[in-house]
Amino acid sequence: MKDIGILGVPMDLGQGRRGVDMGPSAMRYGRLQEVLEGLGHRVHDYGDVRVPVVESLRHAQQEPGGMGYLEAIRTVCLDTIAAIDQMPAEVFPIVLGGDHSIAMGSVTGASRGERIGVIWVDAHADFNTPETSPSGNIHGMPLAHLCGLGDPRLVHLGRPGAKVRPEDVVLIGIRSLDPGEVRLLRERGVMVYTMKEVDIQGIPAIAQQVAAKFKGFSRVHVSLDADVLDPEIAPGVGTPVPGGLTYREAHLLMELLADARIVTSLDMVEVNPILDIANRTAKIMVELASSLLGKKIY
Ligand code: 6HN
Ligand code: MN
Ligand code: MN
Ligand code: MN
Repeated sequence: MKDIGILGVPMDLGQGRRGVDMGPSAMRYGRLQEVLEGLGHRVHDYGDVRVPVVESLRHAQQEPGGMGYLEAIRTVCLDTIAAIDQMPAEVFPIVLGGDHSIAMGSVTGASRGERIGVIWVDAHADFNTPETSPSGNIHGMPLAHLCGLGDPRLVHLGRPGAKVRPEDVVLIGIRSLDPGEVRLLRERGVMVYTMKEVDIQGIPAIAQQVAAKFKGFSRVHVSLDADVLDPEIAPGVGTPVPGGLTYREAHLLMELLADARIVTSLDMVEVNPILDIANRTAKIMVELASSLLGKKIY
């Protein structure tokens, strides 16, 4: 039995498509709390972090490269850290996005100032800096900033310096990288399991390597981007890429991570109900959370 804290961060400033701010509602509507309580956990919903509506920021000075919402994103991430700090230290936080830029807050908060391992489950690496980003969208940059690369205003968020060591990061499900990300990931020695590796090695071998890597870590965070799933089963995402995880591959990964008993916090991000079909994507995310949090069928 765990104490679980749900926190919504209805952020849509990290990318251009509207609707991802409704992700927290969609996953709550998908009965996240009830499902986790059904597994025997104690669940408290801490509500949402306040995110300014994009229309209210139109006056925000647009910086070159689409970084105009940087200050607003920074503030939301700081509030996310503060909200996680309000949770007792033994609570397992589940942070609902919102776009993936929220992870700069959630991972920092979940680390509680300690060394933290990060399992980034995503079609993308989100390892751009403002210099390498082709889009200027900050949701393509959070992992680089957590690792200390990029704009100092985001790197030093909350407390000075990098929050995660690149060697403590594992990427799974990757199938879309920008050239600058490839260079940075190689340079920093990040462990990357592309979809090719998923196909060749299979989820069991990958999960075993990940469990071995993070054995002995007191904090391990899973950042689950809905677009890691194949768009055929999870259409409600803003940046779909074909060839993603199947329903069973995603569940098996969560089940094996649950068996390994290493994970201490979770994000579920990039669910866009406007692009979804009958809340299908949010429902799959809720089911995946339940697999990660110990659902057993036998
Ligand atoms: N996500 N690499 C692309 C970019 O714009 O930097 C896509 C990023 C997608 C981010 O899905 O969280
Ligand atoms: Mn992402
Ligand atoms: Mn993604
Ligand atoms: Mn496959």
